[in-house]
Amino acid sequence: MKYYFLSDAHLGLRTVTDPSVHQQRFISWLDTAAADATAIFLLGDIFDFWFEFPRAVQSEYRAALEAIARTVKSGVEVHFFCGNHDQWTFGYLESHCGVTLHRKEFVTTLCGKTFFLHHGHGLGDTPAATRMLNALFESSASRWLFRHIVPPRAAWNFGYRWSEKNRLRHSEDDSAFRGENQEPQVLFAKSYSAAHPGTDYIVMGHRHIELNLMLASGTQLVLLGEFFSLFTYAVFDGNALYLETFQ
Ligand SMILES: [Mn+2]
Repeated sequence: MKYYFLSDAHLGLRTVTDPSVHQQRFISWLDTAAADATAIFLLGDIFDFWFEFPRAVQSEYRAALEAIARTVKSGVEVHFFCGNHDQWTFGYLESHCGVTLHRKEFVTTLCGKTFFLHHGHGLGDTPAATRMLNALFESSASRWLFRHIVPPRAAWNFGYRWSEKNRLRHSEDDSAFRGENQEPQVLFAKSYSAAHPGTDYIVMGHRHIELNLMLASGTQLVLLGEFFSLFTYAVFDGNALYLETFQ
């Protein structure tokens, strides 16, 4: 009985050398995990930019979408968490791929252990500019405008550029662990686990660093790294939760 956790593949990322090789690597991981997984948790930002139109989805993701659908058909539960890059989904992933979609945190029990799962964005103190942008993207009026007025390819190109700029702006100061008291996700995990005793594991992505930290509360916090240069993920085998690198 194994559970797999992966986040931040950022498929479609324009800075990788070959996006189709990148996507194929994600599919290989999925196939490998599916061989002995009870469930697979895709913890957000699997796509570098995902925006669903009523009659169009991004064709560049077809292979990955088919692989996810195949995994579900084989009997493995796939949970898809919306990250800050792929929250604009409106039913396609559930209806065509068969995933269970989570827009917020999901608290679940696996082999008798309590897990708090979340992509990891918007916790603690988010910069005001990011909050404003998220609010704009999340408002139903702007979603409607985007979906009905803007041509799909133009919208997607805008999205990839937005994502790239975002990354270039944050990559330097974001690359190294800033210490427990400077990391919003660690601060969040500390206060959450204090308020929710009995939480065994908190697993998140978003930060693009690997972290495996035992908190004073007894909760184990795992940050998943990413799957475009580190190729890290986590496994829970019923006894322990540990980080792995996909070869
Ligand atoms: Mn993210």
